[in-house]
Amino acid sequence: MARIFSGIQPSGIPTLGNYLGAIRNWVPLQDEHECLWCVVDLHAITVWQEPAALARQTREMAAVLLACGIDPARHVLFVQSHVRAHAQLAWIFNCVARLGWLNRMTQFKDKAGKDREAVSAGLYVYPNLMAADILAYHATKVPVGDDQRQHLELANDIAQKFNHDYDAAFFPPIEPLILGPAARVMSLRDGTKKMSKSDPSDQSRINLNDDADTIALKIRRAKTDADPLPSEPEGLANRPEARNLVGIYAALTSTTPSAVLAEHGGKGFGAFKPLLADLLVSVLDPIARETDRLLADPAEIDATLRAGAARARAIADPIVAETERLVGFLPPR
Ligand code: AQP
Repeated sequence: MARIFSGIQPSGIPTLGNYLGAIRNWVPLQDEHECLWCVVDLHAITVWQEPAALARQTREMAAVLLACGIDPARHVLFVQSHVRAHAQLAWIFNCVARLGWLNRMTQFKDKAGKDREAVSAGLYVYPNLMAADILAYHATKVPVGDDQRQHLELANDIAQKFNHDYDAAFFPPIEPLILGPAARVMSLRDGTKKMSKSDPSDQSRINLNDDADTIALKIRRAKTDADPLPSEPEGLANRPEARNLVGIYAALTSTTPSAVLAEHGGKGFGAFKPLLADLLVSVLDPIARETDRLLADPAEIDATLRAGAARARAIADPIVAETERLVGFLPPR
């Protein structure tokens, strides 16, 4: 069974985007792979996080993953900072990766924006930590969206350079696991921007713990244009907000935008939005209820995460110890 690693940042309440683009697709992978699911708090602090909020969000993220069907009995669910191997290996990879490689990372350029001098050094070396996350477990498959492909190529470059420099066939190649047509969910306020849990506007996103009234209100207020829905996807060109709502509807019903438009073409948003809101509530309400139930017993969630970290350490520690031996570090004992 191939080993999978995937992570999600506890940088806010997970959104519909995280659900349709990642979490929902992780669940069936558990039938055919050995999976490590990680709440990546070390990655989250590459941008400022309020300390009290970070701890709360870390537990909430774990609760949402469990509510969505991540199975901690068969697989490993844990918090990144609970397993020191990630930071230890990331330091070694900081010394393997070349500045020129990092300079090419488009996500850094996007996230840093114009004010590059002011962002953290952590944001810059983020891809080296991501390589460590995967390679600390010799994981060979990583479910990713298209935006993460470049980081995986960099992880492979790091693995190859390490193997070459230290003359060892130690780190395996990593394959991206691209999961069908990517559901890229966009902001409800701006159809050209991705929906993000850290967007300053709560109206831009559906949070996985929003109640039915909040979901209905957010969808009612979602930016749209005045035209009715077209009957063919071609009619969505230059209508990013309309395309986004149709895409969400299609993803939630596991169908295509063409099929949605074949059924709903000609309707105005006044008629389409309530249907979309009802659909969202029917999918998300059971997740929100289960998340609340789990969060009522935080000690139980923490125990699950502690057990997960112990299992993760049992895999990663020997791999990092061997990496350190190859590098030439004097063994600590
Ligand atoms: N809008 C989205 N549509 C589809 N997939 C998405 N993902 C995130 N947003 C969307 C996918 O969710 C997984 C986990 O993402 P992450 O938390 O590690 O970081 P992110 O991609 O930066 O997500 P956010 O919500 O935008 O977080 P912040 O606001 O903290 O930057 C990934 O597989 C991602 O593709």
